[in-house]
Amino acid sequence: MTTQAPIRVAVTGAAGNIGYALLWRIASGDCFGSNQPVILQLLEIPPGMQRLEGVIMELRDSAFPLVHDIVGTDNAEVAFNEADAIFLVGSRPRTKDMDRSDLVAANGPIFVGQGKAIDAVASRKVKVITVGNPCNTNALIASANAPSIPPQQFTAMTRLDQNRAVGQMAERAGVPASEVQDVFIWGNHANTMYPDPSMATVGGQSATEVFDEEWLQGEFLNTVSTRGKAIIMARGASSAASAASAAVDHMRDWWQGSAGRIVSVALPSEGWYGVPEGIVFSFPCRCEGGEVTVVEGLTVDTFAQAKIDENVAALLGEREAVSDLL
Ligand code: NAX
Repeated sequence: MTTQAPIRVAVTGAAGNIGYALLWRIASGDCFGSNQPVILQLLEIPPGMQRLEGVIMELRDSAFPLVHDIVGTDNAEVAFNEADAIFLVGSRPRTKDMDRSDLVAANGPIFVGQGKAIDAVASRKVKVITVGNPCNTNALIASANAPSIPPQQFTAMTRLDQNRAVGQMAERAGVPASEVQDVFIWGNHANTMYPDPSMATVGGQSATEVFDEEWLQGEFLNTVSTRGKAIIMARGASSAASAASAAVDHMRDWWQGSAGRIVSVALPSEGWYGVPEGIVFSFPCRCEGGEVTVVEGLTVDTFAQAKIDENVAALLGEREAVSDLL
């Protein structure tokens, strides 16, 4: 028997590929805890509503004890009503003929409307994770259109990049992923992101001692940064289960704490590490008591600094491209 009051969890793009993997993890208690009931508030666009109906039928057929109610809608204000946590997943996926600036232009307006709806009806303490790409800049757009909610409550997901980095280190060292700690991502969820090994440990030993620099700055970096493309080539479809799993990790740590571990969260910069204020940038963070705190004072070597600078330039460019939406 559960005793806690249910929380309201909104997921956009709920009938999509990531949604199909994400909803079952949320419903089972993996994200908010095994004693925390949830009301699922699922948003789709009209062409997705029939698929959403099917997803809701399957959720009901899974008979999760923690799911107290399920709402399916194409109205953002219904989906975000009093929401405590929001997963912004729905957006147009990038197609072969689109470059990154086309993607920014195609998806930006979605996050204007959703930001306004969050501002109007969500809980004032809502925690928002943006997954739909370009996720850093989409989080910025949503936040700018929700002026009554503190910007730090709008985050973007680089946890998949972190998990990919952990996976590569674990495979190389021949240890379970649980043995790899504190590798984190700087920057944008794009192939410029930088998985920083400087704080990482593998089986308790420093990753920079376990692996040589040539691998860390070469094959490791290259594999992590091009992993999304490699998945599409192999699977014929973009990462979905691993993206959903990373979204659960991100929100679970924010909600329940990261137990002292360093995790990657993209959030509006307050000038940390010289990153210009306002752009949504992935930093090393710790989570405790429902708050995300940037870990300050880490040593940034020349290689990492060049990567940070590259990501800053890219994100300033994206911000400029959507300035009319902010
Ligand atoms: P799908 O195309 O399978 O699903 C997207 C769903 O969103 C569709 O059902 C669509 O009807 C719905 N949708 C579109 N516009 C909407 C709107 N305005 N409101 C509500 N729903 C809307 O894509 P999927 O594989 O689920 O990926 C979703 C997004 O995640 C894409 O933008 C993708 O690029 C992004 N990703 C982000 C990752 C990250 O690490 N941050 C990794 C995985 C993924 O590539």
